[in-house]
This record gives sequence, C-alpha cells and structure tokens, in this order.
Amino acid sequence: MLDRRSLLLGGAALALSGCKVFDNASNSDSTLHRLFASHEALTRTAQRALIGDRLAPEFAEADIRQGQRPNGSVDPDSAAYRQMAGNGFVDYRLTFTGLVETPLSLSLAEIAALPSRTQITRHDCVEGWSCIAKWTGTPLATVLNLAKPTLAARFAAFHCFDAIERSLAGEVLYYESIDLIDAYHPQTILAYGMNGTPLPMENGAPLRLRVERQLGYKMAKYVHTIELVDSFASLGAGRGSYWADRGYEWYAGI
Ligand SMILES: Nc1nc2c(c(=O)[nH]1)N[C@H]1C(S)=C(S)[C@@H](COP(=O)(O)O)O[C@H]1N2
Ligand SMILES: [Mo]
Repeated sequence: MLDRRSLLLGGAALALSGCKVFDNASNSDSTLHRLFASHEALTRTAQRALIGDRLAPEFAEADIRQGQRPNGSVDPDSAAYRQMAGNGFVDYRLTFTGLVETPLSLSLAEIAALPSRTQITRHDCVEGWSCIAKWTGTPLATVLNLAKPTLAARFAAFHCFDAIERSLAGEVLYYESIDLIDAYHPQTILAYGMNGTPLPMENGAPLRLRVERQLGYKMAKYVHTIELVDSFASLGAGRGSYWADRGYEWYAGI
C-alpha cells in the first residue's frame, strides 16, 4: 500500500494520506508502525547524543592534587545560616517546593540516609581555573522521585543562603536553575561530602549542587530550597540564575 518513497517522506506523506493509514498503524506488524517506532528512536538518539545522558569524565583518587579552590561566597553572613552552622547544621532543612505533588522538608540526616553517589570530577570555573575533587551526595533524581514534580514543572531552581551583593535596593541572593534533563542526570547530586570529609563551609556547607556537565557557577552552594518552576519569571531578574541575570549563559555547558 505505502511504497518506500512515501514512507521516507514521513510526516508530509502521512498527513496527506488520510485516516486509513492511521488505522493501519494500530496493527503492530504494519510497516507504518515500524516507521513510527524507528522515527521515535532516531529522535531520541539524536537528542541524547546532543544533551541527554552523556556523562562528564570521572577521575581517579590520584588525580586529586589539592583541595577544591573556594570561589565566590565562602562564609554566608545571614543570621539564620550562621546560627545553624554554629550548631552543626542539626536545624538545617532542605525544602522542596513549587510544582511538586509532595512538598518535602528534609534534615541532613534524612538526606544522608538516602542512597549516595561518589564521583571524582573536574570543576571548571568561568574565570579560567579547574580543580579535580571527590564529591559525595544524594542523586537529585532520588529526591525528585520523592517530591514528584508535576507535569507542568520544567526547571529546578536552587535558592541559596548567601547574599552576594548588597546595595541600597537590598540584598541579592545567589540562585541557579537547571532543566529537568540535567536534574535527573545520574551525576547531578546534592553533595554533602567533599574529598572524604563533610562539605567545608567555604565550598557550600551543608549542601551544594553538583551538575557536572556545566561550568562552576551552576553548582549552587549553601542551598536551602529547591523550587520546581515552569518558567524563570518569578526568579531574580528573570533569566534563571544570579549570573545569567548579569549576562552569563544560563546553559553553561562544557
Ligand atoms: N551560593 C553560591 N554558590 C556558588 C557561588 C557563590 O558565590 N554562591 N559561586 C559559584 C562559582 S563562580 C563557582 S566557580 C563555584 C565555586 O565552588 P567552590 O567554592 O567549591 O570552588 O561555586 C559556585 N556556586
Ligand atoms: Mo566560577
């Protein structure tokens, strides 16, 4: 019925050929059904090749040559943060909010009780330096599976304790966001350990994001809230991150 050429014409030919063709597609033996299946596979393969589940390189212990060089905020001076830090972060809670079916509030102990992942990766700062370090934390996917983003959710936004700028207009707090492809990526973790010790304050204690296929500024330190959103409109100046609001790329892929 359908010759090879009309199959290759794909969507255009199908659109012209009417309902009988689509009825025929419900028969799983049909050529058309196979065509749909292979189109879907092709699209998926192309997307994954570009952005999907590519892993960042991982390294060996011997490649860790120094501590992780601290950059940006190194000791947030918010009163709430300082009080928690003085108390070993026992009062810390990570909040999951926004477009989720099950809002969560997790203590560090609860987070640490979830399955963990350790990875040795290279951190590339846009300023031109790199450091290899070992990060331990909970895959963000694990916690997202508990919070259950709604179908409307498109981005995970990370709200941080540190004010990175102060002006007459008030404090500007650090924030970042990633899409759900990066959020569910196996190397995207909420890290509470670094090089075999609890995450030091200068590197984001008690919890920071690692999103290994992007530049350093995406890796929000001092995270207290993860908010699932459908757009950047309600965040900062509306471009998805503190640095994106200042002209840097929102997607800082490496
Ligand atoms: N909350 C917060 N997160 C942040 C920053 C910051 O100033 N505040 N700096 C970013 C930048 S530019 C880099 S390179 C890394 C530095 O992480 P490190 O201090 O562990 O090296 O954190 C990123 N995450
Ligand atoms: Mo950076």
